[in-house]
Parts: sequence; structure tokens; C-alpha cells
Amino acid sequence: MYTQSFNVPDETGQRTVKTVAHTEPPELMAKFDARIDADGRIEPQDWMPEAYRKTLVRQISQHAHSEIVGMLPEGNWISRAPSLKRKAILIAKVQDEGGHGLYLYSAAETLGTSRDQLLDALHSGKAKYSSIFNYPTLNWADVGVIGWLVDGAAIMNQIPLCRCSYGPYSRAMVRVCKEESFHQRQGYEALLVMMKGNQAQKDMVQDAVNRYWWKCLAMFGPPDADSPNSAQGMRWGIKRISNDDLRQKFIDATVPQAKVLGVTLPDPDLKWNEERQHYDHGQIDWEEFWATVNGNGPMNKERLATRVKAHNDGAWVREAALAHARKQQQRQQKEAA
Ligand code: FAQ
Repeated sequence: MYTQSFNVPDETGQRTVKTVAHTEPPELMAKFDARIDADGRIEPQDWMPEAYRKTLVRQISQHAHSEIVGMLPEGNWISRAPSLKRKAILIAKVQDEGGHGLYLYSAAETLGTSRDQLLDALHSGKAKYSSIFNYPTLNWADVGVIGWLVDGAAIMNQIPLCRCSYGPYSRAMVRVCKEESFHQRQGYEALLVMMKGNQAQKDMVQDAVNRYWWKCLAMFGPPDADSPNSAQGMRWGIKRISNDDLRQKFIDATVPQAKVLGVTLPDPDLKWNEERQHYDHGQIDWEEFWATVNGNGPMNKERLATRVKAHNDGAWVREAALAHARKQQQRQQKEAA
């Protein structure tokens, strides 16, 4: 459903951005640029400019943190799922998100930053994670809407990342996208069932859509004109499609899905524009977005506190695993002696 993202030509500005000033060795830099221009992949053992490494650690670790913090809003509903079938699906989905976080932390570690450093940055509030996970899940329909819209937006953003210039990130994204596709479908299917139910169930779905629609549009990041990282990210083949173009693709794909579902998207300005061949839409509240990104959304403090507690509660597992590994190593050394 979302694979059409592959059809967007790369030349939408990506290669035309000038390289920023740097103090890297010119020969190595020229080789690196040539590989990027030829759409080649950069692997962990390859030379890369420090700014490229830094950008990747930033983006991949934010992505990893989003997956891990993203387990919390839906995780809250595992014990309250309305049937055994829904509970089993939800457990599998939340577990998948944890797995995505682990692939992504591993990909970030290949760039020379340790897992402990990455987690410290999250737990101290220094690192960002997706704004969308700072809103509460108030009713069961929120779980369906997260699958349909949040995973839908995540796939739209991540399909182009399967062709990211950094090998480990692009390979992780292939598997992540396959799993996100199941997540999106299970959410949409759960909502379809609710929309065939009674009025209270239909109202619940509409209420969840009303609360999540605008937040999902903001997930794609600030408008291109206010996106400080986009130009360089696109020049390096990390990002392939701009924030605004991805947002537009998501809206265009979602409007027909909303019609089939029978819900209204809460935007009076949402209209098909024949000339542009896209839907026009209303203004996103960027002030609210930045407040949330900067730690002042409705659930930021609770999400972070839950993560820090889970990490601290798990300290004994990490210590036990390390002690076991040390014991095994000592035993092997003794046997070898
Ligand atoms: N939330 O210059 P740009 C998921 C920050 S995974 C918070 O445009 P960039 C799966 C941005 O970091 C969802 N912060 O930045 C799931 C930057 O700050 P910095 C996560 C945001 O990197 C589903 C500043 O604003 N997906 O949902 C957000 O070029 C269901 C300026 O922005 C990814 O992370 C935001 N929404 O573009 C799990 C995908 N947007 O670092 C559970 C990978 C922007 O300079 C349940 N990431 N910022 O201090 C990306 O594609 C990019 O990093 C963007 C941002 C597009 C998110």
C-alpha cells in the first residue's frame, strides 16, 4: 500500500545541494562523495566524514528511542484488550517495536557510539524521540488508530530509508518496514470491525481519529523550510524524500482509507486539488509540536519516567548476563591452559 514511495525520483533536490564546508581530507572526501553520487552504500569499516557519522547517530538513535518509547502507549492496553485474539496481536506488535529498537541501537553502535551512551542520552532527556508518543491512549480505538495512522506514517517515512546510503540502517529498515506493514493492517482491520459495531464503538473510533490526525501529520517533522537537517541529509542520501513531500504522500494515501472506514478526518480544509493532483490541507499547529518535542507534551514526563524505571529495574539482568559471560570466559581460559 505504501511502496509507491519508491517511485519518487531522487533528483528532487537531493544531489543539487552543495556540500557544506568541512576540514576533512579532500581525497577521502572526494571518494566518499563519489560513492554517494553513484548511489553506493557506506559500510561501518569505510571512511566517512565526522558530520555524516554524527548525523546518522542522531537520526538512528532517535529512531531507536522512538521504537522503544513507542511500546508504551499501546503496551498500556495489553491487559485491557477486548479479546484473546486482539491481546495476542497487540503483544506481538509491541514486541516487534522492541525488536526494531534493538536492530536500530545495533546499527547506531556500528558508528562507534555505545548502547550505554545512547540510553544515557535518552534517559537524561538530551536525545529526542518521536513527538507522537507523548500523547495518551484513552480508549481501545486509540490502539487501532495508532496501527492505522502512526504505523502508516512511520512506513511512509521508512520505505525511502530502505535505500539510505548507510548500509546497516538501510538493511534494518527492510525488515522493519515488513513488520510495520502488518502493524498498519492489524490497526485498520481492528477499526473496520469497530465501525461495523454499535454507535458507541463508531464514536470511539471517530474520537481517536480526531485526537491523532494532526499529531500524525506532525510526525514527518517541520516544514521543509524550517528543517535544518534536511538539505544535508538528502545530499548524503540518508533522507530520500523531504518532510513535506512525505507528509503529502501520507495524506493522499490516507484520505481514501478514511472514506472506506467511514470516518471524517478532522480538517475542514482537506480538499482534492485537481491542479496539484494532491489533497490540500489545513495548518498544523507547529507551536504545539515544538512544545512536545522540547519535553512539554502531555505525556513526556511520564514516558521518560517509565523508561528510566524499566531500565533501572532491569539492571540485575544485565549484571547477571555479564557475570555469566565472565564466568564462561574464565572457564574457557582454564580449559585452554
Ligand atoms: N518528533 O531538520 P529536521 C514509529 C526534530 S517510528 C520529535 O526535519 P531530520 C514506529 C529532529 O530530530 C517514528 N522530533 O530533522 C512505531 C530535529 O532535531 P535535532 C520515528 C522531531 O532528522 C509505530 C528537529 O526536529 N521515526 O513510529 C520530529 O532531518 C507505532 C528538526 O527536524 C523515525 O525516527 C518528531 N516527529 O528529520 C513504534 C524515522 N520531527 O535532532 C511504536 C527516522 C523532527 O536537530 C508504535 N527519522 N524532529 O535536535 C527521520 O526520518 C527524521 O529524523 C525525521 C526528522 C523525518 C523524523
